[in-house]
Amino acid sequence: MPHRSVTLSQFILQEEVTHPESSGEFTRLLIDLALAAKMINREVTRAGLVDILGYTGSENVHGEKVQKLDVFAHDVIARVLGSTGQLAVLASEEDEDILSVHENRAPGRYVVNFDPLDGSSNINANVNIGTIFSILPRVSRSGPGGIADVLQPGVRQLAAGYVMYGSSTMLVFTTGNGVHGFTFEPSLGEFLLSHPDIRTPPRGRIYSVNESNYFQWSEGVKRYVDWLKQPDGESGRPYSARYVGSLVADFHRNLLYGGIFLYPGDQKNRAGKLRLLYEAAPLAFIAEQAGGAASDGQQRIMDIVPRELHQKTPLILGSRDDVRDCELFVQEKHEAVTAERRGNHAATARALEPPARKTSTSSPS
Ligand code: AFP
Repeated sequence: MPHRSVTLSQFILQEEVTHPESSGEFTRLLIDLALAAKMINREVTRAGLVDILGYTGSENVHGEKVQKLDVFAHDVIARVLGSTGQLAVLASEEDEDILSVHENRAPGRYVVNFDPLDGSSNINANVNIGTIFSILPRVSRSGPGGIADVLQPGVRQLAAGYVMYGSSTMLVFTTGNGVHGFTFEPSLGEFLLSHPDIRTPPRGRIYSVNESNYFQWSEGVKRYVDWLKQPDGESGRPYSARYVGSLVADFHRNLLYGGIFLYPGDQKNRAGKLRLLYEAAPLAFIAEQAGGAASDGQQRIMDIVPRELHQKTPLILGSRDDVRDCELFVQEKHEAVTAERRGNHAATARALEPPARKTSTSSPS
């Protein structure tokens, strides 16, 4: 197929040609990101051979155990992007604070929020893990970038993407002009275009959620997941359950096949587990660009204005119609919920009817 010979750099440069006003800085930033991805990929694929597996012995800002590979990936991205002059500021899921760019450089025009290695509890078992990134324009006018540059809603993203390290390593990204996937060809050291213009089915047959949290969920989420499991040939239920526990892997599979990923809030963590800036917003941008959707149950993820660097959000992500169904359940507006309510009202009314009327209505003729 002809597109298999298009490298990521060629593709990005071709896109730049369609923007004559472009200074080339954005293009260089994407190419730098791909370089960082290759460096992380090299380490991930050698993970069993070099002393990079296992924990560092410390915890990150979220109280999670930090893996050596997490630290490596964070350092690579911060180093590669921080020294190239395209960025005003960076923010990493692994760091409590924003990261300044190289002091000897004038700050650039862009901001990158990233999750260096998502799904890291899967690292030691060789299960897919990923890097997620989000690129924004800086909003501050001069000097080093600050927190306001980082705390922007998803709608302001210029690009977003992820790298999935696994049986084959892929880089998938959008600049708001469709979603394109590139597979790493190790013998060339290049990402080659393998999945141009990815479109996700409007409805899938897969649901991905950590169901061990069932008893902590709201009634709406419980009902939705119960509903997905009820057989109904017409709507394609029951759905199949698929859950890796690596967001990038779960998202990527559902993007290609169609389906829904859920990480709702629960009684313990009202906003769930996933972070708005590093996970939800970039994947929401990709989902929407592929024809899918992303919501927190009440509103579009892309519209949420972040208040804090490590803010979490409930996440409902994937095929458009599936996300809509889930939202309706959460808001108690789905027809299955209203029908059940009508049925309950009718049953209650019948039970409350005076005995005399009951007899007369139930007599056959
Ligand atoms: P780790 O990076 O700690 O493995 O967390 C992965 C993650 O942030 C995301 O990739 C998964 O979808 C989600 O957490 C899994 O969380 P549960 O283990 O609670 O299901």
